[in-house]
Amino acid sequence: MRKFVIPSLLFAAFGTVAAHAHAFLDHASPLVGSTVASAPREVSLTFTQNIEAAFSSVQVTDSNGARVDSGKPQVGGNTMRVGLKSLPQGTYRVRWQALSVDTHKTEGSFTFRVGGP
Ligand SMILES: [Cu+2]
Repeated sequence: MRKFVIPSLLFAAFGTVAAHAHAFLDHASPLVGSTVASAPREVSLTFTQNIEAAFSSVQVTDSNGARVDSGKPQVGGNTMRVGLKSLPQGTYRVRWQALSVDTHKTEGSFTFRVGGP
């Protein structure tokens, strides 16, 4: 029996590491902090882990704090997308909250800029 003890301890250690991987933002479109020449039609966020649609959200606001997203985001796997109203030039802030499948909550925000022609 003794030879089974070490493999099971190793498995337990790796299991603990995996459970601590939260859903962080892996990348976004428009890119975090970027300036885009023409107004994007949507914001797309890709996370490091699958997220729960019911407890994940995203809001996009203009420099006056007014919402410019179209409302309820679409969540599929590790991606969350939300449509945008037609955006004039300016700086926009994206705020997101995500509940990952391991039940940990994460949140963050970033800006992007719509530049002139
Ligand atoms: Cu986690």
